[in-house]
Amino acid sequence: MSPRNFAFREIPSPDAGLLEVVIAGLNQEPKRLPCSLLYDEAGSRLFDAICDTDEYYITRTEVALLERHGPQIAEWIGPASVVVELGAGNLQKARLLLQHFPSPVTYVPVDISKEHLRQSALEFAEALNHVKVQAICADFHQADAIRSVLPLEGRRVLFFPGSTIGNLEPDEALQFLRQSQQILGNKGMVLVGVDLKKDASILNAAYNDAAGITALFETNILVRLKRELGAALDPQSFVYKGFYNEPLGRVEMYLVSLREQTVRIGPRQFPFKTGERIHLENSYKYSVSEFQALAAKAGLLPLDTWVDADRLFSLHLLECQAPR
Ligand code: AVJ
Repeated sequence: MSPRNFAFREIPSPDAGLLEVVIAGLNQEPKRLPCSLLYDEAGSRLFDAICDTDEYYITRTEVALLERHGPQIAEWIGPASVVVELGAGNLQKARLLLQHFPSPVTYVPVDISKEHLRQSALEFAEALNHVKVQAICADFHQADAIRSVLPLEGRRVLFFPGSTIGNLEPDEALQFLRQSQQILGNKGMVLVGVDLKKDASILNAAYNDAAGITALFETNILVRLKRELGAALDPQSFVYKGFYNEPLGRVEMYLVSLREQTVRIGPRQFPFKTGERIHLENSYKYSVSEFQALAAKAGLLPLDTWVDADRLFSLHLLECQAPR
């Protein structure tokens, strides 16, 4: 039995299927696969495990910022709001935030990992019964479809924590911030977590945890291709490599082929040389002023910015400049 304050919807993705996406990516030079494919059920759980490693400072730092400044954020946003979270994951951060919000408040977590989302959203609705939870299983780029299912009343706030925005190229991030305002409307706000530029040694450790969970998370994409597409490949014949590319201000994540081999998916063949890579992720890092400049270009002005004492992570509250 679902609690009264809980609803779940699925917006079917108009995007190409898994097979088409994988073929298109592996036909590119250099080969690549979209990082959204990392988050199947196993991948979502492995990502949660990364967040618990000592080296991955991002989650605990952002959580501490939300705990510390939650009441102030709630005050900025005001009552009767609609909080939309894109790429919601395990909803832990929204819990920290929304516990400070007065009733009534609507929370709309959006995520592509269906059962993981359903389970976390249910637990959320049971734990915070003053919040109306309306979960949507969808790709977070489907702004139109998401907007069409939102309640009409109340200030809309887009919550985009975890530095997920770092996965986008800066010009894509700009596009995304522009488009997000279509969801928001008049007086809308964006609360976004952004990982800061910092010493390479801290970043390299964060993306190469000693327990090897990051490597498992990235390699899981191959396990998924085997299982869901019947791909003929040995996941053990690839190793994970992740490092900070300082000039480009981003951590780059790859799978590297340990030998010359051919990966087969149905009738298709993808030859690999020894050392040839599949590019899986970029994770861009921004200084506070770099990110504020990007947001301003998208028409979003800073209301407030919070940074931890070690200057590891930033939380930006932005407001739509002009009513749309
Ligand atoms: C979910 C994109 C924020 O870039 O830190 C972490 C993904 N990959 N470790 C990040 C990730 C490997 C993560 N984001």
